[in-house]
Amino acid sequence: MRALILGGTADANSLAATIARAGIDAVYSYGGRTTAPAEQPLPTRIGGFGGVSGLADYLRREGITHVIDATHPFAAEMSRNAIAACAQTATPLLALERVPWNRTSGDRWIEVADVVSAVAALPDGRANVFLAIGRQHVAPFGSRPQHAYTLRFVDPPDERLPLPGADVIVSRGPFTLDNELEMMRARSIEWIVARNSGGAGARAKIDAARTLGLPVIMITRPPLPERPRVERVSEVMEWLGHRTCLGA
Ligand code: 3Y8
Ligand code: NAP
Repeated sequence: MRALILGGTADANSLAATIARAGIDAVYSYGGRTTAPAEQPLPTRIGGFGGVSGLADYLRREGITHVIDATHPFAAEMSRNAIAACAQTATPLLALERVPWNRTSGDRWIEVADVVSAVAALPDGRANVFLAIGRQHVAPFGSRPQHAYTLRFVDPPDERLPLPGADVIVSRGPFTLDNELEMMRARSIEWIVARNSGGAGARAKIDAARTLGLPVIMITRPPLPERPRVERVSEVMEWLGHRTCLGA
């Protein structure tokens, strides 16, 4: 057995630790989006494979027998490529995917399908807006320059921002409720734009918004083709034929 973990999330990191403890031969893969990704207890590769064909060649060349897609719910291209490459090479694929956050009482969510709709959902008048959607999708907000934007990136911005005057927080998370409340109060945040990532690592801003009664423009997940998926590391380990201690 040789497993490939398509990683880059807290769940992938938890899976890597369990797989390493079980002594399973596995490789952890990052897309290469951040300058100093977290160390993993497994051999690690960084960077794209070169599309579907590149991933299929990698699976054959490296003798991969199982692929676990533990990427982020918005890493849709990687997930689609994994489905296609595993079908081409008849390699078993399993997704480790956290469930979306559900609106609960007190949440003021405006659900939208994509970033362009999120821009359109902002108010006309100037507002203090916290964009918690990373670096890759900030440019469309340039069409609404009247707002005071606070951005949060994993790494310092390396080129001019498409949002002049925006303030950048450099932090990789996971985030805590107290930190989010403090930041939002200090900056008098009035609106939050977020993606429905699910999981615990990004949830604190949603809880803070509810506490402060702030509206959240919530970008829903991109649709993905059907593929086998589980929510817990222990279910992945069973799929790999390894029973783990309860609660892993
Ligand atoms: C490179 C690996 C851990 C894993 C940390 C999780 C939790 C914190 C929440 C906010 C939202 C955002 C962003 C976010 C979260 C965890 C987890 C998660 C959101 C790292 C990581 C990589 C990335 C890539 C990065 C993206 C960006 C998205 C920031 C490591 C830290 C906004 C997603 O600068 C860039 O180009 C960053 C790009 C893809 C989305 C974007 O479009 O900008 N993640 N994030 C992975 C790789 O190279 O393969 O550096 O160690 C992983 C984590 N990010 O250590 O516990 O959900 O698992 N990551 C979003 O919208 O939710 C932050 O600020 O509130
Ligand atoms: P994406 O748009 O779905 O993928 C774009 C391309 O990046 C893929 O086609 C692939 O290139 C490469 N790639 C992505 N993830 C990879 C991985 N784990 N290993 C090897 N190559 C990878 O991906 P993304 O949204 O930019 O996310 C990139 C990484 O950040 C992923 O590891 C993801 O788990 C992590 N992450 C993303 C988000 C988010 O909001 N999107 C949040 C947290 C963490 P090739 O086609 O050349 O193979």
